[in-house]
Amino acid sequence: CPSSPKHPNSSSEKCGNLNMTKITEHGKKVRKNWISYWTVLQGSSLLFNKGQGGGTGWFGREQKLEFSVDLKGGSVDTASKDKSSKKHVLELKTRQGMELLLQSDNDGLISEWHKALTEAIQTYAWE
Ligand code: I3S
Repeated sequence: CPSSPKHPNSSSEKCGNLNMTKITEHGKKVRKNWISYWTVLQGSSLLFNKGQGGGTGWFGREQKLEFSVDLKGGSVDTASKDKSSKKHVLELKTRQGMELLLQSDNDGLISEWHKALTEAIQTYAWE
C-alpha cells in the first residue's frame, strides 16, 4: 500500500477504493450520498480522498483529502440489512457520533477492511 506522495515516510496499513456514505453526523441522521473514495487506513485515522475525475490511487491521479475520521473508541461491524440494499456493507461508528457505511462489490475486499479496521480500533483503544 503506497503512502501519500506528500507524506512519503508515513506508512499506511491499508488503502483502496471504497464506496462511502455518512448516515449520521453529530448523532443526527443525514441523507445518504454514496461516493467512491480512495480510502487509506493510517494508524487510528481513516482518510477519505477524492481524485479529480475519479482516481485509482495515489499514483493514478491527484488525490485530495476530503475528510478523515478518528477510529479511537469507535466500532465496526457488518451493517444490518435495513441500513442499505447494497451487498457487503460495513457500518463504522465513531466516538464523535458519526456513522458511516463502507461498501464494495468485492466481498473479499470488504472482509479485509473489516479485519483491518477491527485491528486498528483494538490497537488504538487504550492510547
Ligand atoms: O436508505 P435509503 O434512504 O433507502 O437510501 C437510498 C437513498 O439514499 C437513495 O437516494 P435518494 O435519497 O435520492 O432516494 C440512494 O440512491 C440509494 O443508494 C440509497 O440506498 P442504498 O440501499 O443504496 O444504501
